[in-house]
Amino acid sequence: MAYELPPLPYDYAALEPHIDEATMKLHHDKHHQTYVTNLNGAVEKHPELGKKSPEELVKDLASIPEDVRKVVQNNGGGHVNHTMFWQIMKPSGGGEPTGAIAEQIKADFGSFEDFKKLFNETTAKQFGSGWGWLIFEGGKLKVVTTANQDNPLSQGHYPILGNDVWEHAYYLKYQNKRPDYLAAWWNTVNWEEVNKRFGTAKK
Ligand code: MN3
Repeated sequence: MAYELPPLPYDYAALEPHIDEATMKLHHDKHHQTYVTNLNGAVEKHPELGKKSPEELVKDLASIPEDVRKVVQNNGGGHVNHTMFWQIMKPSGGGEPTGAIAEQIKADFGSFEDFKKLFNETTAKQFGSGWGWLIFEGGKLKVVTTANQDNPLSQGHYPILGNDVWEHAYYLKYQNKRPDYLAAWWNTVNWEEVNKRFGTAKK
């Protein structure tokens, strides 16, 4: 198999009460696994693709053979997105941002509260399944959304953080209340990891 499901870097229950154990189990073991399985299925038809990292695949979708391009977009994207997602959360996370990202948030949005408000409002409005993202474009932070499992890498932007607003990410605990999930999610953010990603985005 070219690609593998990375283990969750903490226990399934570690993000309680913000994200429940049952959601984490399903989300990691079933949903993320399915993206990996489907990506491997696509790569079996074009073994040369398997030499690339999942990020490389998503970065250059135009170079993917047409018969598997959509499968790679959806499932390669799903693999990359979720691998990031587990890493940018941690037990006892959240609180105020730290380091360089804290400074940049203040410079570009005025305050962390203003940034959170913009991110939550923008992402709450994403119709159907998708993601909310923080990217760095033209020397400024920017909040954007994508549909499905599309990753900003496909538009040339390295995502600094992203939140999953597919219903599978919150429905068991929050049902239809996506804004409640979005508000609670900030209590899980791993700002050290987000700072690392900000460093990469600036390069
Ligand atoms: Mn998901």
